[in-house]
Amino acid sequence: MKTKEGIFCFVCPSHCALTATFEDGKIVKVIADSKSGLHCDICDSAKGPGTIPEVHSHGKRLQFPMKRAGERGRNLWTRITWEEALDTIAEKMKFYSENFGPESIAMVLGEPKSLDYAFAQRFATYLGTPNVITPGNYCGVQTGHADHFTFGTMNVVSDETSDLGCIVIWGSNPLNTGNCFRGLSRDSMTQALKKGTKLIMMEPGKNRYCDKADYWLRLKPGSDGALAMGMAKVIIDEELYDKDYVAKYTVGFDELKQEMANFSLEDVAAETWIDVDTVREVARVYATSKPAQILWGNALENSVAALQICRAINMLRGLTGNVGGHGAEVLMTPAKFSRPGRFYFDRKLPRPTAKSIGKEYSIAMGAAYVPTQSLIKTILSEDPYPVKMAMCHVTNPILTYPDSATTYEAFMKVPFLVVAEIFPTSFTAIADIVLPAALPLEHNSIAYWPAWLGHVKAQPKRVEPPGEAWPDAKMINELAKKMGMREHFFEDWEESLDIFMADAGMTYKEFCVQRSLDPTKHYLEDNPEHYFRTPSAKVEFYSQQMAQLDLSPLPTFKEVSTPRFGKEAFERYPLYMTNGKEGAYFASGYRHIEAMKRYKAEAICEIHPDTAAKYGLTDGEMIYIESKKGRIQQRLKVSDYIHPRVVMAAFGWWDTEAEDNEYNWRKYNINILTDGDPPHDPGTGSVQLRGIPVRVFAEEPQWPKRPEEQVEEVAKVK
Ligand SMILES: Nc1nc2c(c(=O)[nH]1)N[C@H]1C(S)=C(S)[C@@H](COP(=O)(O)OP(=O)(O)OC[C@H]3O[C@@H](n4cnc5c(=O)[nH]c(N)nc54)[C@H](O)[C@@H]3O)O[C@H]1N2
Ligand SMILES: Nc1nc2c(c(=O)[nH]1)N[C@H]1C(S)=C(S)[C@@H](COP(=O)(O)OP(=O)(O)OC[C@H]3O[C@@H](n4cnc5c(=O)[nH]c(N)nc54)[C@H](O)[C@@H]3O)O[C@H]1N2
Ligand code: SF4
Ligand SMILES: [Mo]
Repeated sequence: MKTKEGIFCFVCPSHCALTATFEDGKIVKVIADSKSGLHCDICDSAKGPGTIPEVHSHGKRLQFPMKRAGERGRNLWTRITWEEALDTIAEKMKFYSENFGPESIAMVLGEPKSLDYAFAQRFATYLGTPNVITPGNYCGVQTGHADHFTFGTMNVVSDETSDLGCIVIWGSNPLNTGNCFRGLSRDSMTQALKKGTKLIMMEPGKNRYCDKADYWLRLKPGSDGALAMGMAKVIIDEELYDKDYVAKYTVGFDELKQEMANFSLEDVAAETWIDVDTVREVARVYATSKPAQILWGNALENSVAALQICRAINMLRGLTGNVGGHGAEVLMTPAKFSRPGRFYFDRKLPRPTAKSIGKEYSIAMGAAYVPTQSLIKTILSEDPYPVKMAMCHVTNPILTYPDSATTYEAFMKVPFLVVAEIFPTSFTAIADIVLPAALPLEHNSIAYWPAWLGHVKAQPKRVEPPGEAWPDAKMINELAKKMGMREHFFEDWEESLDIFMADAGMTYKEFCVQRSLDPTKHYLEDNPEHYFRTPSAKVEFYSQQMAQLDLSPLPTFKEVSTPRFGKEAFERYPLYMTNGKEGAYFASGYRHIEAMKRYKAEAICEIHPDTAAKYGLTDGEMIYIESKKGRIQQRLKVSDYIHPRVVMAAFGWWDTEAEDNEYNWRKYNINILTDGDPPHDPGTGSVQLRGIPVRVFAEEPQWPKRPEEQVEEVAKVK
């Protein structure tokens, strides 16, 4: 018998409302739920509806705990029981903890899928390790903290409206990735554009909004901060700022104005590739078309000045008074439920950050994460101590950390590696123990991520997990019991579900009936004295809090435009590589899904026709992309909208069929080309993933190697 029920998508954090058809205990079809009135902005690739039916019953899903039965990377396994898996992990963990300190154990996490992240953070607290590694160094933290320092909260969202003077889409591809980081719905955008709202795109590649844009600025990858400072200069010089708002609700205007004397619009043009007149024009349009919203995204977060780049963009919002008013960006209070932060920590047991890897990154320490590249460096150098064991959930560092070859080398060196996954990947291939994970809908769960959008959604169990797969939260809870931490955990992990819902005044069961809790938006006019949650209760152009953390209190042109790679790097590698996320897949995951493989089967990179001609490349062929770190292959799509100096590469590609070769993580993976070397973004530890110097060619080059490469090879042979 077929039945239909409402579910929420779990493939990306937008958690669209969907209608699932069930038959014989399986999800057989998923479509958009346009009737419930719940948020449902399905991405262009419909990757939720496409992925969900297949992923629950896919033949390649991991089903049983396994231990390694051959050399690392050979993919040879013995099935074991959960009892044996947990006993082995607990025994190793106790041994390393007693002999090398709990800090020798790293908890390596990805973006939360369900309660995995909350349980893993709690586990770290009671184990006593400060070393929780997350993608925070390039995701969510830089935009979030720029808001925190400027407006006093990370909870800044779009006021949902189509009556907008201007929309700026900045480093975000909302139709591809689910939404921008401000959450304005697709419906509002469509309506607004129909009504004539001005659209400005800050986009070196192309997405579906570009053709509708009034201005499409194909800026140099990574130069967003310089562009924002240029726009701020125009707005200040031409007195286009909201004088009343600036006087009443901001601090630090004079300092910001002074900074504008330190650079010219010609400097901005040279840095961004956008001519002076265009910078002037978009600044005028943004400042004078009210209300205006800047829908920003992840492309701004992946650079060595990421926090200041995001702060520079916040200067624009503050100068034009576009935070707090109706139709603008507004502050909100997240839906009432027991915030996971309280679940992670115990006041009596503060994180021992003095012992943490990456302790030099103040914001990372405050946000309870270790930057990914700091973990890799510490594993390899053993400075200040060796990392003996890693427990990894919902992540594939070999594809997603900068410098994949070094990342691989580091994880190969960790004496005991546990990877919880849903599918075999290049990361499970090098694990000592692999644990099969149950997805949302295969267990009772709560979707609360991304925290800055403030929604909470019930994700009750609807189908059985494959084989013996467990929710990550259960794995961690059962391990905690084996580790003697029972008093801080649960007899049955599901007892935690009611704890999370306690502040909402309901049980988990009641929440499943209600399904969704929404944030409350606030307007400046209702609370003008205390609207902003900064120490001054105003928009802080100048942030004393940042100064106290040894960060520039004001974004400076110099800081946002000091390139990670100097001119000399581009002599040998003249092109700028960047990327957006793939439409059909979430980061490096879900690559087994046939429905999505039909949507996009290959890693495709885009290059301008003139550039292709210059390097003898033909549309449709596999080409090489090389940086100082290595060389990969992707299929070429010649695209005339790409700037001639940009390579728009594809992210997260590996080969699900290459079982004997660690799933071919070296071949197409753009993080072979990136590096995790210093400098990093002070505070957050972000690395440069945008604007990587590369060159391209049709065939594997035969030219003689540089002397230093020859020396390296001789050393390797020895
Ligand atoms: N389909 C899909 N959805 C996803 C994900 C996924 O992998 N696939 N990942 C999820 C995650 S983890 C995140 S963080 C979000 C991110 O989602 P978004 O915020 O949309 O970020 P990206 O897709 O990385 O990049 C957005 C756009 O920035 C452009 N871009 C590249 N370099 C630059 C630059 O230097 N400056 C500017 N201004 N633009 C640039 C790209 O061409 C792209 O169109 O999406 C989430 N949703
Ligand atoms: N060059 C470059 N590098 C980037 C980016 C970029 O744009 N360019 N983007 C960066 C960003 S923003 C991010 S967030 C990171 C993302 O990087 P990661 O955090 O490593 O994310 P994924 O690649 O999605 O890996 C998640 C893995 O978890 C598995 N999985 C899915 N659901 C579950 C579950 O419920 N339990 C368990 N145990 N496993 C599950 C999936 O199969 C997948 O293999 O990459 C970053 N790296
Ligand atoms: S993957 Fe697509 S359908 Fe699923 S939540 Fe994200 S945007 Fe919505
Ligand atoms: Mo991300």
